Amino acid sequence: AGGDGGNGTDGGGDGDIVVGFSQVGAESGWRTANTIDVKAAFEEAGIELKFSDAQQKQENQIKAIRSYIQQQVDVIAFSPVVESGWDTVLKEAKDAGIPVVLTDRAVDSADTSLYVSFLGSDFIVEGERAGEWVKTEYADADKVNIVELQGTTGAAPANDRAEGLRNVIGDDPKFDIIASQTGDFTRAGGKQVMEAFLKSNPDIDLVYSHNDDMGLGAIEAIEAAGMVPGVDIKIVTVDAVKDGMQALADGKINFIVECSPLLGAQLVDVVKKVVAGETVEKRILTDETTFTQEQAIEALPDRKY
Ligand code: GYE
Repeated sequence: AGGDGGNGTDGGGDGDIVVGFSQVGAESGWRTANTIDVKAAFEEAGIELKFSDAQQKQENQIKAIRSYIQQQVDVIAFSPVVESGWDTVLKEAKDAGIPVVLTDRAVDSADTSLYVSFLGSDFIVEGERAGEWVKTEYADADKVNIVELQGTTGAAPANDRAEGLRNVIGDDPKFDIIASQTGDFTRAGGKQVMEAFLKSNPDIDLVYSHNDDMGLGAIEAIEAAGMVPGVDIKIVTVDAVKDGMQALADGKINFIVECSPLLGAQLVDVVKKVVAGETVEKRILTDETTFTQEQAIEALPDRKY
């Protein structure tokens, strides 16, 4: 231990910290950017990171966490694929004296002492931001038929983004969510669900997609059906990864609510504090914005992910 004067490669005081990280999977552009950022941040900090990819399966995450407990890592960080079902394994970590940091997604455990901090976005606010745009965009419309591409069933961002939109437009009967189904946050999922939506609903005005990737899949389905995405059917998504921003700049998506995957530096910070025995904030929020088509054209050249 010691300060991090850090003039050598492994002479700093952080060289002996080991962190186990259980990632959700590689389902989206957001997730890939998040993985790259987390790995880079730990590398730069000189902290050893054990990394595992759960391929969107809770059982794999539970296995990974148990293995990190067995290896007696200093801190466990993970992005829970779904919200519920974590109490047992989190209790095991707690009993082993290993602090857990929730990264990106939340758990619904009533006992909040099972984790030291939750670092990530406010997904309800993201859904509300999408809702505000919808409200303004359709201020003069009489009737708006919305289809919703939901994220992974039971995942915090799916639950909360659904709720956020409804918080804003739910009371107004002119907005009708005529279909809602999961596309599992993937491009292929979004395409498949959108194809089915198009077959059974002749009159779709707007797609609300819980992430860019499913929105990009929906674009393919809309084009294949001979319609123009962004014009015949409008699209609002969440994330603002490069491919999404490009589609926004091209006029195929109409609005994107940003959700930053760049959580690595903040996670390193929390880990250092926890290991040093300092108190950390129970909830750490990320800073985020929204993008119109014009703003996407401006932001794209500097977009890192
Ligand atoms: O929006 C989506 C990803 O948990 C915030 O997961 C994350 C979400 C993100 O697959 O693209």
